[in-house]
Amino acid sequence: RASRKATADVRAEISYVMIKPDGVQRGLVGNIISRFENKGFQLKALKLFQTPKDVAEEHYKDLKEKPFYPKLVDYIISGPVVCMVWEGDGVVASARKMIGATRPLEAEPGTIRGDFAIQVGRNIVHGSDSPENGERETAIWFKEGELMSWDRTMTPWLVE
Ligand code: IDP
Ligand code: MG
Repeated sequence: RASRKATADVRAEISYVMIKPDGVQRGLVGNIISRFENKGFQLKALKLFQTPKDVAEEHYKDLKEKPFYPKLVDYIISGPVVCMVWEGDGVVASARKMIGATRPLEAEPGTIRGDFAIQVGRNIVHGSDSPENGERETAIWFKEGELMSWDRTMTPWLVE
C-alpha cells in the first residue's frame, strides 16, 4: 500500500468507517461525514458501494456463529453503503466514541447512534474496533489505489 505519511514520520492509525444502508436511505450521509471532518481526522478514501455478499461475510466473519449473522449480512447488502477510511492519532477509539454504543438506546445523545437510531439491527454506522481491524477492514473494502495520500493544508492547525 502507498505510504500513509501525514505530518510526522510515523505510520498513522486508520479506521474503516461505513455508513450502513439505513444511514444512506435516511439521508444521513452528509451529517455523518461532517462529524469526522469537523473533528479533524483526515479522509483517506470514500465511495458509495453496493456490497457483494462475500464482502459482507468477510467483514463480519467473527460474528458467523451469532444467531443474527444471516440477517446482519442481508441488512448490509440491502442497499448502497458509504465506505470511508479516516486517519489520525487515536482515530479508532475516537470514532467508536463518536459512533456510540452498539445498542442505540444505550448510546449517549451526541453520538451518531444516540442521535439517530433506536435498534441494534438498524444502527446506521460501523467503525473498526482496533487499529489492526482498521487495517484488515480497509483491505477488505478498498483496493490499494483507492487510498489517497494527500497533504492537507490545515493539518498544522490540528496537530502540533
Ligand atoms: P459494533 O458495530 O458496535 O462494533 P458488533 O458487536 O461488532 O458491534 O456487531 C456488529 C454489528 O452487528 C452491529 O453494529 C449490529 O449492526 C449487528 N448486531 C450486533 N448485535 C446484534 C443483535 O443482537 N441483533 C441484531 N444485530 C446485531
Ligand atoms: Mg464490531
